[in-house]
Order: sequence, then structure tokens, then C-alpha cells
Amino acid sequence: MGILQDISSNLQIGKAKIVKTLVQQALDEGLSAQEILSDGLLDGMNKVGEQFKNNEIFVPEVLIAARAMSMGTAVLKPHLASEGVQSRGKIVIGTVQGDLHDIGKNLVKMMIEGKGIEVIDLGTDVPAEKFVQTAIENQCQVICLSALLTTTMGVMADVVAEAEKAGIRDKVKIMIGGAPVTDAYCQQIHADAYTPDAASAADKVAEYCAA
Ligand code: B1M
Repeated sequence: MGILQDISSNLQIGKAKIVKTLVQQALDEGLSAQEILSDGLLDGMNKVGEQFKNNEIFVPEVLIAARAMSMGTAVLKPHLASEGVQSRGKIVIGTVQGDLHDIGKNLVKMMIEGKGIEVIDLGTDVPAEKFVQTAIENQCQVICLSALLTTTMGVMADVVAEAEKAGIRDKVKIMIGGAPVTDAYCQQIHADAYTPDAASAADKVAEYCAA
């Protein structure tokens, strides 16, 4: 457990280069990418979240930790993604308009790619129309929406409405997630699925793409 705790604690203090080195070292030692992600990187980021919530740390510290998280996940990416697998589908993902949080969205993306599914990543602050336009142009089977703010969750309902307006609602699944999002909200806005984490999101996407 030592190296995973080191990854978590170095992430919490924003030591990006050390996190990157430790993640590689953990892989070299034979730990699974999933284990490094869950018990190292995500453990550290959850603790950062708690400290931020309790006003023990502030935005600059969180940003530095987020950078360390990104550097760590970049090392893990090729290990999480299965190699040489033919595309099993195509989806579009992004963080909704007004929202700049992308760590969770990037994890979801990474996990979906790990299923051999092609992912078009629109980044953050994405307007509802852009999701729908991209899905039409690229014949995506699924639109994946991430929101971390209660104030931006509403854009998810706008995407559902846009998809209806564009006449593609029966051709595309709309999946939602992010810390403030719930299954009840999913039902309320008539999206297709809410999943609480990156791994279950990837499973659901794979299910939709296989259908
Ligand atoms: Co922000 N922030 N933040 N922040 N931030 C939260 C979300 C907050 C809960 C902190 C708090 O107050 N306790 C709070 C939101 C409150 C609310 O609305 N309920 C908050 C706030 C208020 C803000 C600002 C408004 C702060 C300010 O400026 N006063 C501001 C908003 C900026 C904007 O977006 N317009 C802001 C800014 C920032 C930073 C830029 C400093 C940074 C973001 C850096 C980045 O993303 N590049 C940041 C961070 C890092 C956080 C916390 C600490 C961590 C978020 C995170 O990355 N978690 C967060 C506190 C917390 O969550 N405890 C907080 C790790 C990540 C892996 O989890 O994204 O939840 P998450 O993803 C999970 C699941 O949710 C799920 O899978 C992932 C893992 O398995 N998931 C999906 C995500 N998307 C999915 C999609 C799916 C399925 C699952 O299907 C499609």
C-alpha cells in the first residue's frame, strides 16, 4: 500500500513531477492501472475535495493538485485503454456550458476509450447545441455530459431538449454524471442514464454502443 499512499499524499500537496514518477514506478512494480487510479490518484483528489470543502485549502492549492492529478492520469492512460482494439462505437463527451471542471470528465473519457470506443472530447464550457451538432455530424451513439456545479446542471436538460428539437432523440442516448447529479435528476430531465463514477459510465456506454 506504501506507494499508493505516497501518490495520494504527493497529489494532495501538488507535487506533479513526483506523482508522475510514482505512478510510473507503481506500474513498473506490477500494480494495476485501476488500483493506482482508485487508491492513489482518486484517493488524493477526494481528500483535496474534503479540505477544499472545509476551507482548509483554497483554489490555488486545488488547481495545483488538479495538475498533479492530470499528470498522473496521463501516465495511466495507455494502460487503462486497451491496445489495438477496433472502435466499437463513437460517442461525444464534454463538461456543460459554464462549467470548467474536467478531471472527472477526463477520467470518464479515459475509461470509455479503454473499452475500445472512439471518444470526441469537446472539453469544458460546452453549449448544448454543440453536443447535438457534434453527435449529428459524427453519428455518435451516445452524448456524455459532465457537470460539477449545481448552477450548470440545467444545461443537461437543454441538451435533451436540443436533441429532441433536432429530431435525433430516438437515435442517441444521453448520459449524465458529476458530483451533484443524481438518478432522480436524470429521470426528471428525461436523460437515458445517470452513473455515479467513471467505471460504471464506461460500462453503460459500452452497453449502449453494443445494442
Ligand atoms: Co470546483 N467546486 N469550483 N474547482 N471543485 C467543486 C465541484 C465543489 C463541490 C467544491 C465545494 O465547494 N465543496 C463546488 C461546487 C458546489 C456546487 O455547485 N454544489 C465547487 C465550486 C463552488 C467551484 C467554483 C465556483 C469556486 C469559485 O470560483 N468560487 C469554481 C467554478 C469554476 C467553473 O467551473 N466555472 C471552481 C473551480 C475549481 C477549480 C478550477 C479550482 C478546480 C477544477 C480543475 C479542473 O477540473 N481542471 C476545482 C476542483 C478541482 C474542485 C473539487 C475540489 C474537485 C473536483 C474533482 O475534480 N473531483 C470539487 C470538490 C469535490 O468534488 N469534492 C469542487 C475529482 C473528480 C474525479 O471527481 O468530477 O466528481 P468528479 O468525477 C467523478 C464522478 O462525479 C463521475 O466520475 C468521476 C470519477 O469516477 N463523473 C461522471 C463525472 N462526470 C461524469 C459523467 C458521467 C458519469 C460519471 O456520464 C456522462
